[in-house]
Amino acid sequence: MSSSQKNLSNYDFSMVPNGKGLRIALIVSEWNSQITEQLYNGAESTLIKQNVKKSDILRFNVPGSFELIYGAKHVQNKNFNAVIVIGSIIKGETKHFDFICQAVANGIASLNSNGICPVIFCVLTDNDIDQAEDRSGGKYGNKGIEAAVSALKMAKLT
Ligand code: DLZ
Repeated sequence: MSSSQKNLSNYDFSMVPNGKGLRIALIVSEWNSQITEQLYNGAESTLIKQNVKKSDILRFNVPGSFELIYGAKHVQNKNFNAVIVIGSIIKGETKHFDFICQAVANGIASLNSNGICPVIFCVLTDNDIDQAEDRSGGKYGNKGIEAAVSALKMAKLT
């Protein structure tokens, strides 16, 4: 699962699907907002670069990553081609981290199995803020960019 310390956000964008005519929802957690805003910016700018109209990118804020599940479920049948959930969970001193990470991953997996449009998982699960910064516009790229590319690929799945 390791990114081998590489920046995975460098794409040949001529190989990434065109987003013209697509409608994409982004659900954004307010916890660790300095990280989730960077992820959102990476995702939004990538969708626009690939010709998704700004007015067809709809943003919905939720309080924390745990609420991303309900947020995605809430919009999944509202005529979107893909949904991206954006969160940043940072390990604390208790087991809370493990429960939230597991619950969010399972909840989003379930929506992908049972729902009517793909839900892309852009949730960082880091040991500390430095790791989160490295992956939200830092030395390992921006997972928001990678999530947007995944959304375009899944929306155009044939
Ligand atoms: C409570 C909590 C804690 C301790 N840490 C985080 C975190 O690092 N990242 C995150 O997205 N959310 C956190 N939360 C909030 C929970 O996700 C959730 O919003 C609350 O438990 C209310 O359901």
